[in-house]
Amino acid sequence: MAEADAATSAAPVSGLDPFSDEYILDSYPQHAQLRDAGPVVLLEKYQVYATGRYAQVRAVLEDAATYCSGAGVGIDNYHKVPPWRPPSMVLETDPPEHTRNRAVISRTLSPAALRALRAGFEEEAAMMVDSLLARDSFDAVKDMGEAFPLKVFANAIGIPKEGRHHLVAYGNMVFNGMGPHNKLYDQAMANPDEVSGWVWEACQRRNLTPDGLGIRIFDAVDSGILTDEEGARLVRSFLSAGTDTTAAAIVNALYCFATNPGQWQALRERPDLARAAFEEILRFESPFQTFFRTTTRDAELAGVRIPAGEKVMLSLGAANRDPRQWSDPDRFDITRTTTGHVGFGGGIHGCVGQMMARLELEVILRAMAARVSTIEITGEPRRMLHNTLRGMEYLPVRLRA
Ligand code: Z7Z
Repeated sequence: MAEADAATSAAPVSGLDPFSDEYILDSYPQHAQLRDAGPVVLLEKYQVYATGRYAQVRAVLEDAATYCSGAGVGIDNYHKVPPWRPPSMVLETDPPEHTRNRAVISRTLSPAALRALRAGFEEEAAMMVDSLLARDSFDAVKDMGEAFPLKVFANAIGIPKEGRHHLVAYGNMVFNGMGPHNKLYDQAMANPDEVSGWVWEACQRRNLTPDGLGIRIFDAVDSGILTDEEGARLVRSFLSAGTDTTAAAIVNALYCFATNPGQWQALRERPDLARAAFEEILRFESPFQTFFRTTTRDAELAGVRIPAGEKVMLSLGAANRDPRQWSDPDRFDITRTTTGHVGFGGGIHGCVGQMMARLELEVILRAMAARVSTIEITGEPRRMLHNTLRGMEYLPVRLRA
């Protein structure tokens, strides 16, 4: 008996399609089906492995030697399908290249650098909330989610002001581009040259402000660690990763509080909960839902065999609501302990910009907590159809002082 228990077995086959409209529009019951189908399943439609259970998601994130990123973190295996852009030097690499490149980015996002940004971010957040309070209603997607990072984050990196809307389109390419080649992929890739061209130009040393974080990447070029082209490609990582994700987080924050008014009152009473609230938003409505690793060797996960060279999908959104890990996971509670949530991923690839994201969300939540008594949805919201990001396409909101 003991032997049979220890033996590995083939993954159960699942008919779920995490990239279908049905799954995206009603994710939580579908996430439950994914988790309940087994610790690891084979998605029949795509012939990739998948897990939505917390323990297995974390195990994969923490074993980068077995589950690598160098073959891409989308469903396409870059060893078989050419990548749609020159691969990222951090997201889509493995040690030792990953280690070197991440250290360069990490240095630019030092605690001191972020502290220096705080006062300016606070001022922008206060101005934004005051102007939104003066309006009868507004679209939280455009007027808050996109507006804030396009101004504040893009200024912090130090890219040109003209044409920044391309960043939203570019993020759409990056994050829909991790999914299968479905209609969402095709829509996102509709205008690749103009968008990628603008972004690539913005990453060049000559176009970066002297006081921004972007130009600091080129310190590593000056000291001979990176070539000029590599410097620009690392700046591109800021722009790829820092706009649409934060925009979705801001929108999801508004949505969580608008639909849980008691939690909004709790934050108003205790604005020092702003940071904890953001962690709960990431757990409860994870902006980034799904990515992949690729097995470097025959692997075994929770007793299930995964051969070498296979894609394994991690559902961060499902793991963050796995009842095997969280008590009452479908309750939004800003006072709960969220330690260990995988909204920022984990392991060696865990989000290098997470302190920037926390700063942006904290200042927004504090600016709102100081000024806004109620957050009300004034019309029919539309969920964003997207291969990997969870957010809204349209969220009409009214704030009252
Ligand atoms: O380096 C990059 O281009 C890059 C792009 C996307 C790095 C990270 C991400 C990313 C951000 C991936 C959030 C998943 C979630």
